[in-house]
Amino acid sequence: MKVKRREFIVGVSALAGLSAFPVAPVRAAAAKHTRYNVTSEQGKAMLKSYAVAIEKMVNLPPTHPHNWFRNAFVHFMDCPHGNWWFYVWHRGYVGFFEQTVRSLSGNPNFAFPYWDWTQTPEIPEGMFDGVLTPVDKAFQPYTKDLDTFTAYIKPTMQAYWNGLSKAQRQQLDARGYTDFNLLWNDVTGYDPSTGKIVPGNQGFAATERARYLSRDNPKLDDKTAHACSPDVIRAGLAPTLFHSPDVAGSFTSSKTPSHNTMPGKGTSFSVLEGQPHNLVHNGIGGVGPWNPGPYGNMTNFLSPVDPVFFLHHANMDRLWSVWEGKQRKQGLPVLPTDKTELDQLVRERFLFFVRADGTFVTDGKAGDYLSTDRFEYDYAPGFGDGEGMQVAAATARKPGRPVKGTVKAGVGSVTLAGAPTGPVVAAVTVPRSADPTAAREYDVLVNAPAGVTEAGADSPYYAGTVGFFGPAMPGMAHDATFAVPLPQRLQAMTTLNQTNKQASATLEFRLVPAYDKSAAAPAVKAVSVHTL
Ligand SMILES: [Cu+2]
Repeated sequence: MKVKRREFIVGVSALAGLSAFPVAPVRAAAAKHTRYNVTSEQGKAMLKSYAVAIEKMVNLPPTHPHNWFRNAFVHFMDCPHGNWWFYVWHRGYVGFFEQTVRSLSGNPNFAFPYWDWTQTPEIPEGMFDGVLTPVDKAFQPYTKDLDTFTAYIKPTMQAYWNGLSKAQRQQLDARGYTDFNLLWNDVTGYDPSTGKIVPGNQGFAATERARYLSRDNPKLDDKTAHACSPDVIRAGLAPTLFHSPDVAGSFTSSKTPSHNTMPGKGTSFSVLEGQPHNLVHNGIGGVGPWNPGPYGNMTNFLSPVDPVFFLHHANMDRLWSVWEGKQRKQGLPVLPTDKTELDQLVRERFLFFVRADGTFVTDGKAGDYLSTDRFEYDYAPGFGDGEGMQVAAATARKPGRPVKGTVKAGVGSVTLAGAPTGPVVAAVTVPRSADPTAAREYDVLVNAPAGVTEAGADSPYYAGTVGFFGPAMPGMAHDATFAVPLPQRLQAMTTLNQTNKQASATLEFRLVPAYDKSAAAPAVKAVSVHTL
């Protein structure tokens, strides 16, 4: 077996004296487990073990912490999105779950295969077999319809809730779950302010509608595939800082008061989280074709009910690893270098994970999961690895400062001078409507003529799609900022590339609903552009 070598790194507790390189390479050794590409022979073999474990978990009683749906509720109650704990929390979540699968499958070598959607922009073939799809009949006894699911698991969840610690309850308060019924509303989509069900907010998905993409229709739609395309991923790997308030130049999303701060509260999405991560979730769940919902599991926070969730997140985690490799090659830090900032990052408490022996991790913190060594795995090479030198060359230059734009009548404009010298990334601030039934995805158009109200992924005016992942909070309007790499085929980029040093070009940004053409086009709230 070919095992990739990697650097073992020291835990964060030993780093007090190191500021320039918060995580320094110490020695080289092979990781115990390898996460393979799901299209490889090894990756396909892993799916067989994964299926064995899923089948067992689906049939465990709901009182068991390893019950398949209970496992998804850990994400539902605790997942961070739109903030800088996104990667580290999901590493802990996937890592413990991987150990559970290893134990339940009886395969001591099990490690999650990753789905590299850049190389393979469709659901991996094996993920339509048996329990590897949530539409399988094995799920039917539990997810046939909402009443069945409620009768099956709600009493257990209520009992679990009643036993939570004060610290856990405080974290749930921060998510807006001040009592159990408010949490359960995001399972059913019930909006207490109107007394109605908002189908798009329903975390539950009935078996037959649990996943939109199917064996006959496995491909990511063109706009989601664009979000996974090489140039977008390169732009997502280009930032040289773990976190920057300028989201276009930040590897992670916004720094929020806690990991439970919900997306939309003035949060920002980095390229990799806002683009491939969010759009793959939404595309698999049927945002667009299944508007206005209910959607498949992947669209809302019970997304881990769909087994493909863990392959998707293994790839996000892999890209974090790739980014760290790129940083080290350039002698750049992989974490915040400011001690106060680093403390704030690593001390955040994660109180909901479950170990492979079924016990709860009630004393964890973000700092426990910064390294892949915590779970003894490594990645077989995928997209981004071979790009190391290219990315390095692109970022060895000092990135420019973001150029702030102005907004008039809902249109943002930014004037850039000269041909860009690296990936050009816009930060576009989008309002999330107070109306919970409003669209959750918008297309960003650049320099589109006035009459243009829609554009395909190959249009010279299409910059990208911005999408919220997870339910809207009833009655609350929020702005969120998305980092959107500007594709080379944009007419505006062609113009810019042709300008000489003295010349300048103005980019005008507009939003249009991605699917429902009759819906109102929201106003751009702010825009800036950063050449990395
Ligand atoms: Cu996710």
